[in-house]
This record gives sequence, structure tokens and C-alpha cells, in this order.
Amino acid sequence: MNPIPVGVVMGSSSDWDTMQHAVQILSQFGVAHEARVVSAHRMPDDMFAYAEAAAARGLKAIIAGAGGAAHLPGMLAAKTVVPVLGVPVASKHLSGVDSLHSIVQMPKGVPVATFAIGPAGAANAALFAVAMLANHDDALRAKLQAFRAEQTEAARAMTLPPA
Ligand code: RP5
Repeated sequence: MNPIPVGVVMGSSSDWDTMQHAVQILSQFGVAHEARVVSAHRMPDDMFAYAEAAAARGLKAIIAGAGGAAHLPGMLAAKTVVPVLGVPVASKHLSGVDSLHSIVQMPKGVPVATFAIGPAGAANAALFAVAMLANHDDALRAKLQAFRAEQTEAARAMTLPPA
């Protein structure tokens, strides 16, 4: 069986509304993936185990979403050299600015590629993972180019209501 190239993890099932947008993109591009809850604070041993096994399991990218004190992406990155793509989930009280700062402000030497707060960030993290895999997969690159071309055509076809 081929290894799964992309893991999608999140701190809580409450992050799914946001993170499902990453999973939808991966499904759309036919990229095999797994999705699971791996909480940094509530199940830290599982988080370390996931990170420690990631490279040997064949994961090429980990998309990690979390909200509030969003330590999951950074702590995964601390334990694996598999690229971690961080998605700040919008939080109840601070609207995800807390999540963004928690994920983006990594110390020099342990990078997390950080995306926008919310669904756009989740979708873009998945598109970025697709682009990484497409470096070694011509068919996937063609799909990505077609996706971008469709987007361009959709934007060109946009009309505005009369003023
Ligand atoms: C974080 O705490 C999760 O990533 C989630 O965004 C946030 C709230 O979690 P729940 O209390 O909804 O489970 O760890």
C-alpha cells in the first residue's frame, strides 16, 4: 500500500468546520490523506508520537490547525522535519488573532509555514501541500494548473451590479 502523503490534524473536533476545507481540497485533487484530532494540550503524548512517526510513515506534509493557545503546529514541528503547515482557527474571544500569533511566531530554527485565519487558510494550506507534491508529480501539477486557470476564468467572468 502506498503511504499517505498528507496528514491533517487539529486540536479539537470543534476545529473541523475550518479544517474540512483543507480535506475538501485534498479530496478534490485526489491526494490521499488522513484527518484526526491530535490535541497538543489534552493528548500531548499522542501528539509527540504522531510527529515522531510522521517521516517513517511517509508523510510529506502535515497540515495542523488549532485555535487559541495554538501550540499544535509548533510542537509538531519541534519533533519532526516533515514540513508543518499551520492553520490558525478562529477563536471565540480573540477571533483567531491569538491563534495566528501562536502559530506564526516560531523561534528561528523551527519553522511552521503559517496560513490565513479560518477556512481560506485551511484551503490554502492544502493547495500548498498539493503544490509541494506536484514538484514530483506531473499529473498533479497539471491538475493544479487547471485549477488556477478555472479560477482565473471565474474572476474574468465576474460582473458587478449597477451603481
Ligand atoms: C484548541 O482549543 C483547539 O484547537 C480549539 O480550536 C480550541 C477549543 O477547543 P474546544 O474547547 O472547542 O475543544 O486546542
